[in-house]
Amino acid sequence: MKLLESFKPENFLILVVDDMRKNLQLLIEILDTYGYGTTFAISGKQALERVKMTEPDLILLDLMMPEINGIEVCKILKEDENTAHIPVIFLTAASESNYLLNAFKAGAVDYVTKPFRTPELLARIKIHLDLKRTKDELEKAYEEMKRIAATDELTGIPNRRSIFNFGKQEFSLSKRYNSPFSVLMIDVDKFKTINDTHGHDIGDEALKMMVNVTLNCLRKVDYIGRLKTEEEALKQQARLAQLETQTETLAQQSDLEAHLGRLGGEEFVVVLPQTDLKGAYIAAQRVCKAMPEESLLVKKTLPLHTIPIIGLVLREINPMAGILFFYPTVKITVSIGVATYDPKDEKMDDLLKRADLALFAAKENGRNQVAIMHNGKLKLSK
Ligand code: GH3
Ligand code: MG
Ligand code: MG
Repeated sequence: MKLLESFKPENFLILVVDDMRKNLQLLIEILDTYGYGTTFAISGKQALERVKMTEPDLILLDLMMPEINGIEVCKILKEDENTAHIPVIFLTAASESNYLLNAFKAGAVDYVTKPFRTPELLARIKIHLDLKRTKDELEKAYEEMKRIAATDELTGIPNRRSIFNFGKQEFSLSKRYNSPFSVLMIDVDKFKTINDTHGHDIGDEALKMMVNVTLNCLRKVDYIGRLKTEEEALKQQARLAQLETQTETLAQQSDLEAHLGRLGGEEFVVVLPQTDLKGAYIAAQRVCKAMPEESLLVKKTLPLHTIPIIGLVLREINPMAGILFFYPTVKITVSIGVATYDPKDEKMDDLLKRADLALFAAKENGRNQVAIMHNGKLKLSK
């Protein structure tokens, strides 16, 4: 794990808030000398403005100020998600110690009593900046770990576990609201041949191309696939409006976007929220048709005597080396199995099994096509 950089005061900006100019001057001088970046405010109102403008890393906040006092300022900052994370250290007079509990309740992390001793003030500031920095780094590392755990390394799309989780979530929403939802199971045709002909690296590139083409198609079909006509869109809106009596609407719970995930190898699954069989079929056909239209250009050096090689595209000539540079184009096709949610389904797996059966049938029927498995019946598109 990456270690934290050493603590450098110049990387931090501290906002000092005090209605007494003398106090402000003294504090700013100390902080400047120690190397911190500083900014200041002479009232609660100005403090709130400064925080928005300068986004400080820590605030030294005078407790007693006219108009908006320190505790009120602190409360306002803690209620705003943009400023809640900024550590606030209160500056209090010894006689104000009975307010301290309120200061902590308002969200303060610490306090320093006036007149303060400089080393103590600096020590407290450093501790809280360091704590905050460590917390931020941990949060970032945690988010990154979560992202890595959910992502397929080669293609950058959700991995098996992640897409299954998404599917399960959609399944339970469909069960609860009896709303449509579909899945596509996609498998690259004769992918082994691509690896055998061009090598594993080119195979990897072909998989990335497959993902790009599919994502492009899904973006285009998203609207068509889900809400085919304006009339249907309006009906759908009315239905969602009805559901608003529930704590959350379906639209809020489901992000409505098509999600492509990699099951492993050259097998992929698409989860299509709010999409019925017809919509899913349109999406699948679009993906299937678009796939062979895209090609992967691969740079290869070949000896002169091997030309002409059918299917290779000449791009460059290097007469010095007596070798021609070719870019053979790699094209792929896919077979797709389609299944849609059936209220009789008990779990997500029931849906996936139907999509898998349909995919198998598409392969058996000659590949490069879409098949549907619905109500115990198989429909082939070719
Ligand atoms: P079918 O049309 O019946 O699906 O034939 P296929 O050759 O695509 O199917 P098969 O399951 O026999 O072969 C899949 C191949 O995919 C075998 C495996 O080496 C390759 N493969 C799996 N994962 C990867 C990968 O991440 N990168 C590359 N380059 N190849 C992979
Ligand atoms: Mg395959
Ligand atoms: Mg396979």
